[in-house]
Amino acid sequence: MADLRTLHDAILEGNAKQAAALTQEALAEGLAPLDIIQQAMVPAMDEVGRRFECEEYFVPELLLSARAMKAALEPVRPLLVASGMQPVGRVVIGTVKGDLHDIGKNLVAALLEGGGFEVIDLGADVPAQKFVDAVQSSGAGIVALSALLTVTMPSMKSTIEALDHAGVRSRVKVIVGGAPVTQQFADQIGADGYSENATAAVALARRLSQPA
Ligand code: B1M
Repeated sequence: MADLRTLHDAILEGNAKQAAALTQEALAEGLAPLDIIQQAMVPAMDEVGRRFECEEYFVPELLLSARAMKAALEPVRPLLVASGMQPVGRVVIGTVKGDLHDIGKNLVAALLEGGGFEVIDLGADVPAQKFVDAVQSSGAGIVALSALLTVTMPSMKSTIEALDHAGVRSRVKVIVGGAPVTQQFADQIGADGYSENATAAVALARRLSQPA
């Protein structure tokens, strides 16, 4: 039987090969992709963060665990992404300038794709102008911003300001998320929505895509 505890520990220990193999095993046994993510992968990364905070882990361990998390997500990703559907909307997504954390953003992007959105993923450490350019060239209706550092949260505000200055703010709904981000912060910077996790981000994007 699939052992989610061992998968959790493989990510925690930064064992990418084992993490990918255990995920394959769990999928082959019929476990739901989202259950694997929520019951093993996300808690493992939370524990990595806790260990980093109390100086049991340092940046090299963070990197190894991040690599293992990405390897584990690899076989899950295609299953989250639906195929052959008419897109319900187009989303430009990225982690804001100064911030290299992309695991959560990748998860949000994969679930949005799975939810029928066409996703233009700009990656991590994305300057505000790149969001503006992508909105202008793609005609996307939603911009999704991710930030994991308190020091990069202001980049969300400057991205919204850049969209405003470029005259495209009224054409898009801006949604924000990431561990330090809150509804209150979203309101403060004039975002159109906030979601706590990837599944809530899909529901939010759907809601904001409905004609008013
Ligand atoms: Co860093 N890191 N990190 N890190 N890292 C955190 C975020 C931290 C909380 C760790 C800690 O101290 N406990 C801390 C931030 C403290 C703060 O600012 N409050 C921190 C720090 C300090 C740093 C460095 C400064 C460390 C250093 O160099 N001294 C440095 C900064 C580099 C930079 O970005 N400029 C750094 C570097 C790194 C690595 C590169 C080593 C690596 C990232 C690798 C990568 O992403 N490719 C890393 C990692 C792995 C983490 C932790 C351990 C895990 C993050 C993660 O992937 N979580 C993290 C601690 C933690 O979060 N517990 C930590 C799993 C992921 C699925 O969850 O990203 O939260 P998350 O995404 C969720 C939701 O937040 C939400 O949905 C996702 C899925 O449900 N969501 C959205 C995310 N984006 C959304 C967008 C939306 C909606 C929802 O749009 C609408």
